[in-house]
Amino acid sequence: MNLQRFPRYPLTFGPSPITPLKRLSEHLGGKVELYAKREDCNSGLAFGGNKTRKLEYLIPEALEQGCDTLVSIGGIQSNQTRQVAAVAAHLGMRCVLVQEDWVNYSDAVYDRVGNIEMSRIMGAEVRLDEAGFDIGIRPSWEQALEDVRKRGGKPFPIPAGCSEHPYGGLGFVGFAEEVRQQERELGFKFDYIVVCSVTGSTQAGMVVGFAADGRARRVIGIDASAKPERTREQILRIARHTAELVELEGGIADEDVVLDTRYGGPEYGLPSEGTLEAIRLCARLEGVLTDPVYEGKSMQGMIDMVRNGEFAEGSRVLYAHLGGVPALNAYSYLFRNG
Ligand code: 5PA
Repeated sequence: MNLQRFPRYPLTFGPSPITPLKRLSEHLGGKVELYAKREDCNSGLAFGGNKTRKLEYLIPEALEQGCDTLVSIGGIQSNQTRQVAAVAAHLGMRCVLVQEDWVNYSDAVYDRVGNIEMSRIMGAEVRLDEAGFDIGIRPSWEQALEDVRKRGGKPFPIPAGCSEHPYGGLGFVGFAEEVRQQERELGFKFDYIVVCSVTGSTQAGMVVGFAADGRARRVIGIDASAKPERTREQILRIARHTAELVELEGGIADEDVVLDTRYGGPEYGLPSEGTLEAIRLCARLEGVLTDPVYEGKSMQGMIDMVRNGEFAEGSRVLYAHLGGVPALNAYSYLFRNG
């Protein structure tokens, strides 16, 4: 495998820490050891997260092409767009963000607080659009690119979740390399890696990265899109493309993409009672926060699988905490009583 041939522009602090979730593991019976890899605090740029790691492999291309405006897209509380806004500010570029109506939720200040508030503070041009949830390429986004060109700028398009960008999967190939290095220091290997999936390039990168040591199927994706067929297809497609880029020996089989569809409901962006319970449990036992859109759902999945005995006794499970906590502010009504 050859990731080194791709230039990387550093935006993160370096390897993100791995911390044990000791009290949560004990609470769940102590038969499975849970750990978290903290992508949620991987950078000093507006709290970072999984997109910041992905952007490290996209930004060299933007710089090489002489682009002056980063253009991206997401829901109103998108974490992607907030991270793109931060990176643009950091690099002295302009930023245009299309923020669509992806979620059927309307806390009074949903479009004022959290991610979107931070993007506005960082100087991004935020365009609200009424289109609903879709992880593909949108006309509103094409329009934003065209508008930048019309006013003499040079846009660099960054699709939803960085996923449709040809280099979108590379960052999380690097994640797997980093975990292997950390495993050498820890003196053990993880049996499973749990990761939340929506636009797919996070899991796709991990599948490729862990395929290098035979662990592709140990990457357990938890769907949070509530449209899992589309997400699964996208993960597989990106994984195959990324595998070619890094010259992975052996390629990627259909079965290498494991996507659990039990926790994505009731809808994208809306938590179930079980999601809320998982968010509170991890917060109260560990002081680790997760959000109702993404990480709360993968936390719920991991907790549920431990409770059901789906991980063999003695397993070590690594929860990839991908960020997303700023969106908690937009769901204040759900947590008004804690
Ligand atoms: C997101 C995505 P992928 O999109 O790579 O599958 O990652 C899912 C994911 N956790 C998991 C957090 C905190 C995320 O933000 N967020 C999107 C966004 O617009 O923020 C791309 C959907």
